[in-house]
Amino acid sequence: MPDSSLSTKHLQPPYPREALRPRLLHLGCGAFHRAHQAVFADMLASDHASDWGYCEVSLTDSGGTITALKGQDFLYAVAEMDGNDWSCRVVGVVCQALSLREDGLSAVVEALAQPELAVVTLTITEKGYCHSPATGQLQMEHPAIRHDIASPWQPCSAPGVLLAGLRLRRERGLPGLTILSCDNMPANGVVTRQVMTTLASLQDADLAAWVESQVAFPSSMVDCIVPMVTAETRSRIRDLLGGVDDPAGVACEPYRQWVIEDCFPYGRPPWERVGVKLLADVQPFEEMKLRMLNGSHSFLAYLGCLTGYVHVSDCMQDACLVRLVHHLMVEEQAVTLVQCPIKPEEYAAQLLTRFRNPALLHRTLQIAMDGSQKLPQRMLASIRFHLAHGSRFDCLALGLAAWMCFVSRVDEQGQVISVSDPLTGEIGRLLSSRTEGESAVRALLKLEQVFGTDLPANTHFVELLEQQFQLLQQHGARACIALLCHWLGLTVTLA
Ligand code: CS2
Repeated sequence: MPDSSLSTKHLQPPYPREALRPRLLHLGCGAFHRAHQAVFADMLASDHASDWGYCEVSLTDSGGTITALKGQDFLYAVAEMDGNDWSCRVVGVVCQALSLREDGLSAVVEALAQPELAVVTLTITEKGYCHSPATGQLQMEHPAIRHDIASPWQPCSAPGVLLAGLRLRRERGLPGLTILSCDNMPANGVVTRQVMTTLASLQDADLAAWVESQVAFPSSMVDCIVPMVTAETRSRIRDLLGGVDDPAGVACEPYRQWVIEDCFPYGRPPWERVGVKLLADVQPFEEMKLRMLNGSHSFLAYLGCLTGYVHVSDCMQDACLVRLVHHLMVEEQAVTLVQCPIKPEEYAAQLLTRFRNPALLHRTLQIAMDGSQKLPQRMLASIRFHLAHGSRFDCLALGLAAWMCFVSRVDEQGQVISVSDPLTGEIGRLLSSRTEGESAVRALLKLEQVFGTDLPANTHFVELLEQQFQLLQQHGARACIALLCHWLGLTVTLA
């Protein structure tokens, strides 16, 4: 009989875990973090005797991960899936795990005030910053932010909780921290600094000045495709672990990239030893990845959801869609980049190979969520470039129109789409209170925190979008994909 516990001897990581110190804290202990930042720390511990351990914090713990970690000595498995070739490691760098719900706010705030803590990493998703995606500024009318301004000691937003920890550090005369955003936003460090200092200034001017001078906010680009864990992945991981079930286990692709702005006044793990790039400026990497990878992901997600393709790898079976997504990457996204650190054709080819990975089963619906928070950096920035340069952006327009159809909620099989987005309420209101003759496109363009004021005022943009939207509604996504391919003169070779 196999031992039913993950902490059984033969699965233990190959380093003395008692040497680890919680010098890192992570906020947002979701699947992505467990497959990415924590694995880099694990590689450092196993290959370079690093003592940088993690305190994991979850403000939502909806999947019960923190509870699971506590029950298995903070160990969990990461499987890498490449077709039929799966491998697995047991990560041992977690020293402590806290959930707001189970452990309470004061335990979380205390963890942030640990003297030896130096770096806080964040994966709280775009919406977790409570900012306007169009401007990068804190949304002062956001309900969680209004609450945190009124009750700084009982915060509920991620920036509010971080500030409560920083306030305690300051009161105790402890040094500041480095807060490293690992979410898919351009200049994510700048956004984090902006929301944190704005919120601090609304709570306490002295704290705001302390945060300004004592907290560093480098930016970073992260990359690893991590699909939601399903019952099948969990059972596959169980097999890899010789029969041990791991409710905190994750599975991801065998690819991981991290590019970090090297600004760590309180020290940092020697990440460069495990392949992380530490640079003075990460913007070229961020923009390349956000527009070429994430922009393509969103394009495939909305067209895929409308067409009925459940996974990204299913989209990759559609020769026309593959041609379009390649055109999008190279002709409509790469051309907007000030600098492309990898040759666009090369990067595009790598991405298509990664998207084809049949083991990933990365759901289009997973990528489609929170579109209002993702579109500005994935598509709208490039659209602005094309409008300013008078160049064509047909794929971007089709992708954006597909999002508009998607949030209008009925797919081509007549199924109601389940839309998960923080602006769902606002989207519904805009669509249902349309004035006589107002198109859905014009109604949705009123989302100022997504589109700003410039895009809705641009007639060429609005007309192109309306045209694509109508084509999608009349002929369906599959026909529009074929039509655009033909129209762009893209040759399609059947697989
Ligand atoms: C995806 C990303 O869900 C999404 O929006 O585009 O999670 C993507 O898989 C990662 O950024 C890849 O690094």
